[in-house]
Amino acid sequence: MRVDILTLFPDMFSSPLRESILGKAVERGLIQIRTINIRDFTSDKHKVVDDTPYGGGQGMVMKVEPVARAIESVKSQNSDVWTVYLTPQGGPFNQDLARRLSTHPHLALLCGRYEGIDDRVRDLFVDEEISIGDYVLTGGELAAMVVIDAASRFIPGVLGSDRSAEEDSFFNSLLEYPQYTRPFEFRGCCVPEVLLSGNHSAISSWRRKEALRRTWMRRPDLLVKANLSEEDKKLLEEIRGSKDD
Ligand code: 4FV
Repeated sequence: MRVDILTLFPDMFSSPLRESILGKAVERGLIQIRTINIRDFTSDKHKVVDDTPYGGGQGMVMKVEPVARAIESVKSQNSDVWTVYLTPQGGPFNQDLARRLSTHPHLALLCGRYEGIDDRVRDLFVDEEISIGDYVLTGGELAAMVVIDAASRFIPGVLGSDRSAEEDSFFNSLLEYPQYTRPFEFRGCCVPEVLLSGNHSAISSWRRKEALRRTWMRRPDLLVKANLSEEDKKLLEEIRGSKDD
């Protein structure tokens, strides 16, 4: 997966993409990440990238020309690039979207600043708008990092040979079951016995039940779109039943 990041702050990406799993994935060439400074595509000596909004109002707006030239510089190298604009007005980012983005060989992530980018950029160049959440950031850079991190986990080899992102939380849209490791007892809190039983079918039904319980308690909205088996529905009845006594 190749990712071109269009930003006014390329240095923001240096360390997050150098550490840990993502850093190793870049080293191993599983993902190629390049930052493109939009300011390099200004044509005036003061390298101006923003201006006051037409119609008045607070703040500044990113000018269309530098952004357009920056995007065209990427498209001139590969016209199949899929251009994503990170914005609160975008569609909600989630695991399914992360998986779909990971199937694009070449992504361009456009990071806004100030009040946003001149809307003509959307019409002329943007294939998809994505929001990482209903809150306002100072810039799209952190959102771009979130998207790169979540999508990269679907690239074969990024999570290591035996791991695949297919088993994670939100896999068939349930929250993950509780995890434990040594020590068995900590300050009087013990690990559920079943996990030390070696009885794999008991362990997996315990995990399934806890994933259902946690999802029912915390994210009942996810249960609605989960494809639950008859076994799951029986477990949920037990959970609902146990809740009432
Ligand atoms: C954002 C979000 C976000 C809006 C104004 C950048 C900021 C500033 N991006 N998901 N939430 N962007 O808040 O993606 O230009």
